[in-house]
Amino acid sequence: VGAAEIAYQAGGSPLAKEEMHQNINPKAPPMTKAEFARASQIYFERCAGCHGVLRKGATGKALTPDITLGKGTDYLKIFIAYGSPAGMPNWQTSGEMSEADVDLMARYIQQEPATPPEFSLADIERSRKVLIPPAQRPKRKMNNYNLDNLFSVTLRDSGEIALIDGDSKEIINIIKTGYAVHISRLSKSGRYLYVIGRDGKINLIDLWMPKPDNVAEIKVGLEARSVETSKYKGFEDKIAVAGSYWPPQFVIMEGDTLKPQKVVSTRGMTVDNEYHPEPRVASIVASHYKPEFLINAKESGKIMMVDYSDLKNLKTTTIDAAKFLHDGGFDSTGRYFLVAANASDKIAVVDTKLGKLSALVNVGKTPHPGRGANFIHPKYGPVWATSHLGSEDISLIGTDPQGHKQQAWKVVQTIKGQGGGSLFIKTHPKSKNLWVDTPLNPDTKISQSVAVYDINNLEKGPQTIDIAGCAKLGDGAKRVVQPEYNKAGDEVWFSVWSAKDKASAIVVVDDKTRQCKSVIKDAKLITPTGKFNVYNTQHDVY
Ligand code: DHE
Repeated sequence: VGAAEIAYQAGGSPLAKEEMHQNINPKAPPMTKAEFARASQIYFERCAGCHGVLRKGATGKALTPDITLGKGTDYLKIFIAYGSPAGMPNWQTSGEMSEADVDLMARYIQQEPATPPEFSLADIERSRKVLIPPAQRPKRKMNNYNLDNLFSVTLRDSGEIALIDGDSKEIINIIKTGYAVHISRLSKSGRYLYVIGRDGKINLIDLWMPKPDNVAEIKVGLEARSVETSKYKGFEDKIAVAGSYWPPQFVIMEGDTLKPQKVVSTRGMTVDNEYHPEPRVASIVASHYKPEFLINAKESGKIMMVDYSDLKNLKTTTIDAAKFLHDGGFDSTGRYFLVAANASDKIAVVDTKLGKLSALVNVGKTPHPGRGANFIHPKYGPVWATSHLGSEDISLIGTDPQGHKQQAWKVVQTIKGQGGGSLFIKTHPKSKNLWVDTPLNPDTKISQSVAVYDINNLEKGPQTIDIAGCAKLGDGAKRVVQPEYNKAGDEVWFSVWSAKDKASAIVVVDDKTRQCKSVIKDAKLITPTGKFNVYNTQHDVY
């Protein structure tokens, strides 16, 4: 496990704010209530991302008392303080934990895992607010914005999103949301925008209002990352779904009121037929071929194709893929869904028409495609590409079993990027460029620039573009993250993501000339990360 992968996984969990139930293990070194509370907070801020809420292990090892008690406090202290070559960070020698905290954590992990509360349908319903009921909403679009080219931009640390007009580059509205919004998705018609915070809060934004704003909100769980809406004919704008990390479950809701209809747990067996108590819900996409959501359970390695046409008699096709499912997107036809199994260094391919696994494709170390990038390779035909957190490789996978049978679901070419620590890769059907970011690369020169390839001449290697340099922001670490195209496919937007108390920016690059075209700066643009163009998100164009 490399530095980039650890930096990525060890993000703070909103569960750190919850009061945990203390299960006392008489064999473990004793802890006071106050010590337990402090240790729980440190655990959820630093450790849970890799070791899991219930310490059953994910990227990191399992840390349940049956394992930790035998090791003893002194051994565990050394491990926490100095780390390990397998990827455990050196918490004490790096200065991030004091000696006292290391001792506290060594004792804490010998106790039974703290259990955060469950969150039932009734809890979810109690959190719901309909600010403007559907009957009082506009009957038609009441503004003059070119909604197709609107961008929903996450302002991570301020708990907001900015709606930015892609034509004028003006901020239309800044909307209060949950904390650290992870993604934005559009309803089938493009009218409703759904955003989900890391704290499980969904905001439903009506883009038809004179000034687009919140019309409903709900909290679906205590920690979450994904939301999606029904796309199939007859169900347009009707249904929404959200997955949570804790509790490990997903909830299906009414599209326009967010009224929860059904909660389904993901607890159960993994692809290795072992029980896992908390398979977190990672990415979710909506099928174009059937009234189904494809819901990816991280730790179980299973993809659930959930039929939303009859919630009382719920039909689910469960596909065994590989561990740990994370992020993914469709091929250019919208028939095949490709998702990273990041701990297996594989991409799982699902045929959404047949409801079957088409292939598990071996790629590089820790693939991280975002939604991936589709283009026509001059030699191999239609391909979908992923970059990697753990290596500089960019893997191109053939996606055309009809026209290019030999290449289908095989890595047809691997090209070299700037380095590991990549999160997102992007192109557009109208573009000849393939853009790859590297925000988690430890070399600031690399994390602040992006690589761009000519799709018709990949062998030539990339041109690197100093995106942070275009923003002219002064000092401080600036990670350049997530390329996103405008609707026309002639501009690419990048976030220049600085600390909360430092200036950030969005840099817009002319896709043809690869020159910086404009820089969006505003005191209100705090820590921009994900950007979602309405049309491209609505139609799965990437
Ligand atoms: Fe993400 C997508 C989970 C860290 C920015 N991220 C996703 C998805 C999941 C996920 C499951 C796919 C959602 C979907 O498509 O339905 N991300 C996680 C984590 O668990 C992780 C590792 C750690 C954490 O604690 O959150 C994590 N992610 C990050 C970041 O550090 C990023 C850069 C900034 C942030 O918000 O914390 C980040 N993730 C994003 C973005 C997307 C995303 C911008 C959507 C990209 C897209 O183009 O679709």
